[in-house]
Amino acid sequence: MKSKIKKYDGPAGGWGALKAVADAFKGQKNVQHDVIAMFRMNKGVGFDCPGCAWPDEKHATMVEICENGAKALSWEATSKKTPPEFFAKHTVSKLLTWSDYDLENEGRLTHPMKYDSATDTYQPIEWQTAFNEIGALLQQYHDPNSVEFYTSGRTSNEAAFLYQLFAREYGTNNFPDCSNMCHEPTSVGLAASIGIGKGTVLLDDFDHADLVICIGHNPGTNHPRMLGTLRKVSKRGATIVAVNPLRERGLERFAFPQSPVEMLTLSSTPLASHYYKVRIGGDTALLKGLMRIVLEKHDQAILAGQSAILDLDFITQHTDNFDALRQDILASSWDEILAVSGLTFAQIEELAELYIKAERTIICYGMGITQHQHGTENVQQLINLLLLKGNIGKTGAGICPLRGHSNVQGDRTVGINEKPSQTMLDNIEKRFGFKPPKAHGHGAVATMQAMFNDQSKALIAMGGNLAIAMPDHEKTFAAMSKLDLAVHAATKLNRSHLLLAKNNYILPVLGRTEIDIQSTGAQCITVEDSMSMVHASQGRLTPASPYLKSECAIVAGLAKAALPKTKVEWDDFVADYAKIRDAIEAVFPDFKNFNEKIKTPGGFHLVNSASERRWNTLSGKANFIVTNTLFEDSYKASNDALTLTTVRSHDQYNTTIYGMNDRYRGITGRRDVVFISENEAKNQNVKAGDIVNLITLDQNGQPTHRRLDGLTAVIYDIADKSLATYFPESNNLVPLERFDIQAGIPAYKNIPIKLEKSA
Ligand SMILES: Nc1nc2c(c(=O)[nH]1)N[C@H]1C(S)=C(S)[C@@H](COP(=O)(O)OP(=O)(O)OC[C@H]3O[C@@H](n4cnc5c(=O)[nH]c(N)nc54)[C@H](O)[C@@H]3O)O[C@H]1N2
Ligand SMILES: Nc1nc2c(c(=O)[nH]1)N[C@H]1C(S)=C(S)[C@@H](COP(=O)(O)OP(=O)(O)OC[C@H]3O[C@@H](n4cnc5c(=O)[nH]c(N)nc54)[C@H](O)[C@@H]3O)O[C@H]1N2
Ligand SMILES: [Mo]
Repeated sequence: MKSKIKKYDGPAGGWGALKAVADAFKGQKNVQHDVIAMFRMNKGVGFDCPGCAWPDEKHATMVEICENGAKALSWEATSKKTPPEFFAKHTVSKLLTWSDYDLENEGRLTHPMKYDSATDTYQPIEWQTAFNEIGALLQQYHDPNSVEFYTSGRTSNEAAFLYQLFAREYGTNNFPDCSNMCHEPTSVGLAASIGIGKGTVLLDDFDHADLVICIGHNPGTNHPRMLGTLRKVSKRGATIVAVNPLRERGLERFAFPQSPVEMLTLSSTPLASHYYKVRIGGDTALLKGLMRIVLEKHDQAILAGQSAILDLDFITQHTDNFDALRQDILASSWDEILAVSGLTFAQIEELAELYIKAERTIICYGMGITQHQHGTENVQQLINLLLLKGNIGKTGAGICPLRGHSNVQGDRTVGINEKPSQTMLDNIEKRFGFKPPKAHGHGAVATMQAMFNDQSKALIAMGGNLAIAMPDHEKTFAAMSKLDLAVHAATKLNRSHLLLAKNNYILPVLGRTEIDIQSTGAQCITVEDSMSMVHASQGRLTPASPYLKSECAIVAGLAKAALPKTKVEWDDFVADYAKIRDAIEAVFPDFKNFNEKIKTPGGFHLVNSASERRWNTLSGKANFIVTNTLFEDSYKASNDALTLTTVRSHDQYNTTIYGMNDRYRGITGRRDVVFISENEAKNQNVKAGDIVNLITLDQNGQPTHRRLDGLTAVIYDIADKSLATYFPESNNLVPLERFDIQAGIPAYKNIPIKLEKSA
C-alpha cells in the first residue's frame, strides 16, 4: 500500500467506518460467511464482542455502529490458518524476523505445538502428552512462587476462575495480568478513595448527566460504541468536554451510520464543545487548578450570601479529609499549575465554570490518566473533583473508567488478583478444602523482574503477548530466554511465543465466537463489562480447527497433570460450565443465583457499593486524597525535555496490528511516525517529513542508550512539549523501572525524550 500523510477532515464513523467494516471482512478473506448474521444477533442469543468492554446500548445492532468490533471479530473468525505445515516450513529464528502484523495475519493456530531445538521449529504434539510434560515440569519446581500465571483480559469469568484456582492450589498468588498495564491505578486508586476499584455509573446515567468530561481516552478508536452514547448526550443539549494533548476526531464529531440523515447529507453530530489540549502528564496540575477555582468561588458565593457551590451535606456526611484537601489545593501555585498543564488560566476557569454550573457530572477516563508514574494520584484527583459536588452515587453522575480488554474487569472480579482478600481465600478454602497461599504474589512488572533475575522458572500465559506488551523489550526478551518453561494458550501466533525458554508449548484455544461443545452439550461463558454488568456469551461459529480446546478445558488439563492430589472436581467443571458458575457463587456471594440471573438478556448488575454511597474504606467514608505531585519527571528532568506518549492507531488491538492505517489521524500505509505540534517543531528545528530519532532521558535529563530511530515527523494538533507515537514499536523507550509505585503500572504515557534530527 502507498503510504500517505494527509489531514483527515471527516467525522468519526460515517461512510469511512462502513467501508472499513467491509474491508475488515474482505481482508480476512473467507471469514466464515455466517459471521455477519451472528454478529447482528449479538443480544441474548449470540456472543459478546471481543472488541472492547463498553456496554451494549439496548436494541443496538453492533455491526452497523462499530468498525473496530468488526475488525476484532473478522480477525478471530478468519479462515486463514497456521497449521503444523506452516511451522515445519519456518524456523523460529526466521519467524522472529517477521513483523507483528505478518505473524498474526497467518491466521488461527490449529494444533498444540512444542518447540524442537534440533530443527528450530515448533512441532505438533498430542494434547495429553503436552499436559503430562508440562505437569511433570511444574511438579519439579520446589517453590510454587517461581511460576508466573499471566492472564490477558479476553479470558471468560469461568476460565479465569478455574485458572486462579489452579494457581492457588499449586501454591502461588503470582497473577501478572494485563490490568497491571492498564487500569491498576483504577483498582488501587478508587479502592482507597471510594472503597471499590470500579466505575460507578451505568449507561442510563448518560441520559441524565449535564456534563461529561472525557479525559485521557480515545473512544473513536478504542470504544467506538461509546460514540453512540456521546451522540445522545450531545443531542440532548448536555455538554461534553475533552481533555487530551492530541486532537482526536472521535471526540469532536460523529456521523452515526444508523442515521440516514447524517449518512445521506454527509452531516454529523458535534461531540465535545470544549477541547483542552493539556500537556502530557499535566492532568493533576489541571485538576488542582480546577479545584482551586471551585473552592474559591464557593467561598466567594458564601460570603456574598449566595447558595453554596460545594455539596456541603455530602461532604459532611459522606467524606473524610476535606480540610486537608482544601488546604493543599488553596496552597498550590498558579505558576506551577499553568507551566505543567500547559493551559491558560482562562481555559481552566472556563472548565471550572462548566463544572460549577452542571448539577450532574460524569468523568470518563482511560490510559492517558493511568499510564503514568503518578497514575494512581491522577485517578484520585478525578475523584476529589467529583466528591466536591457530591457527584458519586447520584443519578447522572459518577466515575467511568473505560476498561480495556472485553473481560479484564471480570477476570479481576473472579480472583485474578496478586493481592487476594482474606475473605476470598477463606471462601476458597471452605468450598474446596485446600489452603490457598496468603502471601502477595507478582503483578506484571514484578513478574518480569523475577524472570530477569532468575527467580522465576516458568510462565503460563492465558492469552496475550506479554513480552511485547510490556515496556523495556531488551529486558523482557532476555527474561523470556531465562525461563525453563513457557506455555502459551493462544488463538494466534505472536512474538512472545518465539522468545524461547528451555521448554516451549503453544496451546491453541477456542475463541469467544466459536461453539464450545463439552460432554453435557454447548456451553456459554460470562463476561463483565466496564459498568459491572455480567452477561452470558455463547459462541456460534464452527471452530477454526477440530483440535482446539476451550480455555476451561486447557486449565483443567494442566491442573490435573500438575496436581496429582487435587481437591478440585476439574472434570465436572469442564463437562458443565454452570457448575463453575455455582462455584464462583460459593466463593463470591455477590454472584448470588448466578446461573439464574444470566438468563435475563443483558445480564445483571454486580453490586457497586460506592454507587449506593456505601464506602468500604478504612475510614468508612469517601476519602479526599491529597497529592504533592504536580511535576512530572520529564518536566523536572530538564527544561528542554519533551514528553512522549504512546498510543493505539485506529488499526490495531494492543499488540495485534490489523493494518497500517490510522484514519482519523490522517496516516495511511505506515506506523513509523511521530506527532509533533507546529510550534514545537519550530523550536526543535524540524519540518514535516523530516526523519528524526527519539532518545529516552534519565531523571537528570541525560540521554540514555534507549532510542528509536528513523521516525517521520508529522505536524499535528498536539500540545507543545508533547510527542506521540505508536506502541509496541516504541516500548523499549520505557525502562522497566519507570512505573507507578502504588499500582505498578508502567509509565507508557510519560517518557522524557530528546528529539534529534537524523543525519
Ligand atoms: N480498537 C481497539 N480497541 C481497544 C484497544 C485497542 O488497542 N484497539 N485496546 C483495549 C484496551 S486493552 C484498552 S486499555 C483501551 C485503551 O483505550 P484508550 O485509553 O483510549 O487508549 P490509548 O490509545 O492508549 O489512548 C489514550 C488517549 O490518551 C491520550 N493521552 C496520552 N497521554 C495523555 C496525558 O498525559 N493526559 C491526557 N489527558 N491524555 C493523554 C492520547 O492522546 C489518547 O487519545 O482500549 C481497549 N479497546
Ligand atoms: N507502550 C505501550 N504499551 C502498552 C500499552 C500502551 O498504551 N502503550 N497498553 C497496555 C495495555 S492497556 C494492555 S491491556 C496490554 C495488552 O497486553 P496483552 O493482553 O498481553 O496483549 P494483546 O495484544 O491484547 O494480546 C494479543 C494476543 O492474545 C491472543 N488472544 C486473542 N484472543 C484470545 C482469546 O480469546 N484467548 C486466548 N487465550 N488468547 C487470545 C492472541 O494470540 C494474540 O496474539 O498492552 C500494554 N502495553
Ligand atoms: Mo488495556
